[in-house]
Amino acid sequence: MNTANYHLYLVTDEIERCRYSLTETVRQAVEGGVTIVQYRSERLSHEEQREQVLPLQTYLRSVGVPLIINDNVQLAVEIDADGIHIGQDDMPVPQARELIGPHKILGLTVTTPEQMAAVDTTLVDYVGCGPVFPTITKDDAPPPMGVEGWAKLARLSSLPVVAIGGLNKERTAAIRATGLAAGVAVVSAICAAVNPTQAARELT
Ligand code: TZP
Repeated sequence: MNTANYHLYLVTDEIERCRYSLTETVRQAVEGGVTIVQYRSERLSHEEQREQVLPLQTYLRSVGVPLIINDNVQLAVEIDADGIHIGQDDMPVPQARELIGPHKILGLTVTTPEQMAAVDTTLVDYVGCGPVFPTITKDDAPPPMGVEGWAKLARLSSLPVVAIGGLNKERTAAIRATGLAAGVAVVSAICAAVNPTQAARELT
């Protein structure tokens, strides 16, 4: 298994919803304690994503923070990213693992006990579970599961579990208090913040 520090996991938003450039947002957030970053764009073309993520990768390499690519396995391979995060409807896990190789981080979204039971723990490194709370960031997100529902799902996992969806300072504290989270993942709580460093600090 590939290990990483998932404690404060920043998933990037589309640039028009960030207050600063992508790299500047992430730079400020890393200063505040972000330990891992996922590049996520639902609307840019492959080429546009590549252009946007390269400066971000250069920065993250300089500070030793891993870069995960959402969905776009091809892009992750092309730029030699540190890992990939896929959903249940994306490329099948065995194929994604085959493409990225054994040493990269592979994260999988899990939203039900059935999906959790089906996780191949020899191929997946961590699971992302949510949304815990309502979110405006992901259009097709399933209904929120709440902290109790999240904890129930997390208890079924033998892999590190990352919570996501509508998390802010208070809600993050509630998730961490369960003792079941390897980390919490946020988009808007950091990307839309006036002060991403301060926002990140409050989530650590
Ligand atoms: N997956 C489940 S919820 C979500 C993703 C990518 C979006 C979370 O965004 P926010 O702004 O932290 O609620």
